[in-house]
Amino acid sequence: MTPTRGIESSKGLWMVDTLDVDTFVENYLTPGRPVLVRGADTGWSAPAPWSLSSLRDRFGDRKVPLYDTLFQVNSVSTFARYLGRYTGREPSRDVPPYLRWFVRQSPMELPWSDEVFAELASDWTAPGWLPDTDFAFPRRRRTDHARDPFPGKGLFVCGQGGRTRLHRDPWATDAILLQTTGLKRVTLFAPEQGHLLTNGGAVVDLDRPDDERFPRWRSAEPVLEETLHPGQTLFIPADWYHTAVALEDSVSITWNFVHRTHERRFTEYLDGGGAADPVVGYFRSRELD
Ligand SMILES: O=C(O)CCC(=O)C(=O)O
Ligand SMILES: [Fe+2]
Repeated sequence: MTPTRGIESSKGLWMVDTLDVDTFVENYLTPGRPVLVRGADTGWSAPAPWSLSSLRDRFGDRKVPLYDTLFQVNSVSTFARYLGRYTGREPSRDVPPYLRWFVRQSPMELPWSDEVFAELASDWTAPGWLPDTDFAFPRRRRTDHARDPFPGKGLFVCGQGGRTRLHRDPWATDAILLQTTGLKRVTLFAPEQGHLLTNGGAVVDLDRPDDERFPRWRSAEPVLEETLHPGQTLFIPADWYHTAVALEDSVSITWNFVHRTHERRFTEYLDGGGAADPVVGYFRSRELD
């Protein structure tokens, strides 16, 4: 795979230093093009980076779920125990568990992060180029990204070497990944590369590729392979394949959404069986209008 940098798409750059709502909606959200916003003018006010030690002082005793390299929970620990065991280590090839601290998205009993997000809410705001109106899922007229719950909204914490293996996000949603601490390498493939990267419903694990099952994965070319720095934000459009690895101990915030722009796509997803998804059901049952 050859990383490609700073590619110019027909309607804008994959990487920009500054962005506004109209340009984001027209050039990226509507056509489904990723963009990495790396300038200081991202509109967000987090005192980036949040240091792991200050987060430990605030939340050390809270229970946290630890995941594999995707969305399987393997154990429950405390935040302080996770940081003590898996951060501040010499660089190694071990892959630590991944602390994905989501806000509640089902009635399941898991350590959710709603209280943590409530306590962090005045530390940050979403990038100024994200719309704050007209969301179709979760349906809201006006949105406060720092305070409102979203499907998949989480504080993602992992020690150096932590990974999220290649996947597409669920629920026909777009996603934001906002890096607050440490460096994270992200790689994105366009949906059209799917036939090279998948076999049936399975997606190749680029860290341990099975050449027999995925004989053509080496021909896939990422559109974007870049290092996210604290303060930078990545827009991941629906259906794009993506993977991430923490080059340093890392904290990110992420969340998923459907804007009015893509309401029809979402309705088709619901009609095609998505309405039965428990996370979709959980959020739709809480819609106010
Ligand atoms: O940051 C990561 O490890 C993965 C992020 C991701 O998959 C997402 O935001 O959808
Ligand atoms: Fe994702």
